[in-house]
Amino acid sequence: MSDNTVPAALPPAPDVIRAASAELIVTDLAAARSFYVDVLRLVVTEEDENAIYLRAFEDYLHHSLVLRKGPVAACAALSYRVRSEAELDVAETYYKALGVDVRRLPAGTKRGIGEIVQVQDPLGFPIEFFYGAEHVERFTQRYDVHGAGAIARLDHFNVVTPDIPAAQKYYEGLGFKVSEDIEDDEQTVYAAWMYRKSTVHDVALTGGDGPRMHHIAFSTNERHQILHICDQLGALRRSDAIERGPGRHGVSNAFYLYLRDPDGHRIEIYTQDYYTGDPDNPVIRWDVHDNQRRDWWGTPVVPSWYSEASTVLDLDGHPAELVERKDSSEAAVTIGADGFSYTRADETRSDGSAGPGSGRSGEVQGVKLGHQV
Ligand code: 4SX
Ligand code: CA
Ligand code: FE2
Repeated sequence: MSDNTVPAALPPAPDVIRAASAELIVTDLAAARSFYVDVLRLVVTEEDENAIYLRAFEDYLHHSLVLRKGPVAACAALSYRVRSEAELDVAETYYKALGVDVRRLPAGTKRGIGEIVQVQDPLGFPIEFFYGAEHVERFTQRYDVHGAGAIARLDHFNVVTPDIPAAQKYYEGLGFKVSEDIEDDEQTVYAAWMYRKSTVHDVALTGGDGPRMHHIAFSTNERHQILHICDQLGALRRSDAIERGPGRHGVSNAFYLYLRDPDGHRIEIYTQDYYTGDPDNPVIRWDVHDNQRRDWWGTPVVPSWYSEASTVLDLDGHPAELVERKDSSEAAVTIGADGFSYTRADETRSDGSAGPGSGRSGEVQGVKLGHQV
């Protein structure tokens, strides 16, 4: 965070419902259209020569993704829906108290969307809050147009930020709760998953130089739809769009696939995480050295997934200033020169030295690690 501390006494935070839409700047609108519409079959609500407004089959608000033509690939907005129009005033007062750039955009500034409160949040991201939105046809039962890889709705954002505990504290102030995280036994936190809706996350925080946008995730209802997207990309000789997966996440338990769009923006297709809506939903803490944390089958994470992410814009449309991560990086401690990881915590490592699980109880900061054997 640029100003590192959240003031002690803040006005009430806006009531966020969920991650609702994103805006990506793309350099070649036709190439982006081919990827998102012809391949992924997102539905075009509206388009012109500068922008395409897209939604998934279960979305009934005007759009969940905007592709806008621009000179440099970037993320221009991550949008959260708030519970009512009145929450926009709450958001304005809250972010003014946080001392960040806040703007109000009149209804219709963004097609199909009512009034927007736009902020550059304390982490440096361009965030929008809205309630009003035009309703459009919900294609839930239009199986005749779904195809075999039907994408149901937008699920979450994943953002890269240098200081995970500080970012977590900021999002807790906004009413988000942690479902899972990745840490080590030296109090370094590498990533955290946080939610408002009753799933594993609306936003995930990934440790690294930031602000950068790591990915936007859409969900399907079933795993086979993800497999079909892979088969289709192969058939189209576009398998180079597949960056990581398909696989089963450790964190979240969801089935996953990561794609890179023609501008390099990372899109995840994700399905079947679990319910988190009770107030005492247990937090799962993963050891960074657990080889199953990010892929339940132990499939290695490709280096690009850790290192590459999209530029984000400030509210004037300029690339946001990057802040370097000071803590160790997850890639360095797991796949770098000194990295190690284990499948069974209590066995010795392949080089014969004591495994990370030996001599300790599988506890991190007094909390039982998730899924340790
Ligand atoms: O790679 S992880 O298994 O940690 C993971 C990454 C879990 C859930 C996600 O949505 C994600 O992007
Ligand atoms: Ca460490
Ligand atoms: Fe994700």
